Amino acid sequence: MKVYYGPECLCHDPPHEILSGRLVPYLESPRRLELVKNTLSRSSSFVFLSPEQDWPHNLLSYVLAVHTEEYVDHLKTIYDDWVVDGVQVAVLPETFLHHRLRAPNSLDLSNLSPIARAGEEALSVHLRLHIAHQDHTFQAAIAAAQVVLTAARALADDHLAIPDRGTFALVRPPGHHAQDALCGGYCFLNNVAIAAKYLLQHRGCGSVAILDIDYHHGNGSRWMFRLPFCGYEPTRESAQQIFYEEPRVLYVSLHAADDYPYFTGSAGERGAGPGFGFNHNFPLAQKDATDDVYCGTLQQAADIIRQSGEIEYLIVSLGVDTYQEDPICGFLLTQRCYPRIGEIIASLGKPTLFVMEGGYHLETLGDNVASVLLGFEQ
Ligand code: SP5
Ligand code: ZN
Repeated sequence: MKVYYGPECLCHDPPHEILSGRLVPYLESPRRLELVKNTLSRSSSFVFLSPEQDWPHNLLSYVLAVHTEEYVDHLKTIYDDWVVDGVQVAVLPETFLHHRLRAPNSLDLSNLSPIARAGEEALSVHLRLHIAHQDHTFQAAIAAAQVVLTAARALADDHLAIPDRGTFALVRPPGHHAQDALCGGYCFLNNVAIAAKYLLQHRGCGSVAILDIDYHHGNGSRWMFRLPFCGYEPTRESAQQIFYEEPRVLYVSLHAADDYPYFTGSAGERGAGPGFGFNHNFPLAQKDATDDVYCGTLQQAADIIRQSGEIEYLIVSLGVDTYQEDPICGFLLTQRCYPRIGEIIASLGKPTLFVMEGGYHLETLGDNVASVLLGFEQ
């Protein structure tokens, strides 16, 4: 299997985060990527490839197909603005724009202080824009987008010659919590959404499925292509375009019903308008999620994708934070489950782009990722 990897993904390296009321070392660390890379390197089944320096030339335009310009500018500039404001440490949003807080049109959002702006663009405190020089978070997030796009391009180029093969984009920061104009849950740019848009807009693809097996609900990926879940209207024109003009992305997710990001991911979210029926959530109670229950549910999720006959590509948000010893998650999966997950995904028979998302138990992270990919290849 081809594995795409770029060392720039390592340069986002925040010192700590807030977890359960405590300041702890940042769990989404560069070490994660190095460990997965080292494990995969020991197997002859994986071939490592780097993205080309100059492809795509207009990388930002692929990102802007998913995220708003304002938001991308924010990611680029917030650290400098924050420092100018006199706070000489990493950006950590602290005051959030709550939907009940602000009367419509009562405030000029274009003139907010950096602290307010950080809170306006973030979903929760579980991220740090740590930028040792200037723009390391943005640089890493953009590098991840480039690696994912390169992997998607290779998959699209290859699959006519070698049907049903998989490709792996080994990236961080992860992406599936990032919405069009919101970061959170360690995510800044939505890597799978950027890949899906690329396949739809540039590779003549008519329909893509995103299968999200990270432990957490991918609120961002779902949001990109479906109408908002509880009656909020998208306020930005570009977001509206994303919602209304992409009726052919099927989003299917297995995740903890009772964990982050808490306010999304119920089975009742089915999409709306032209997207109705293209969103399927499988929330599982943490204590119920054993290997057998998980694989049974994954089979149901796979059946939905199988029954949507026109899917041309499968994009997998590959999180292994479902593992029983993950430090921030509560599922009960053992290491024996991961090859089975790979086999179920392979049974769909689609050209498949795997994209790295979560997984924080460092001792098993590499092996569990490798097991999914090797299970898929068998
Ligand atoms: C990509 C990804 O996996 N992001 C996850 C971000 C989760 N951050 C919030 C963690 C809150 C954990 N709460 C503790 C629950 C213990 N079961
Ligand atoms: Zn996760």
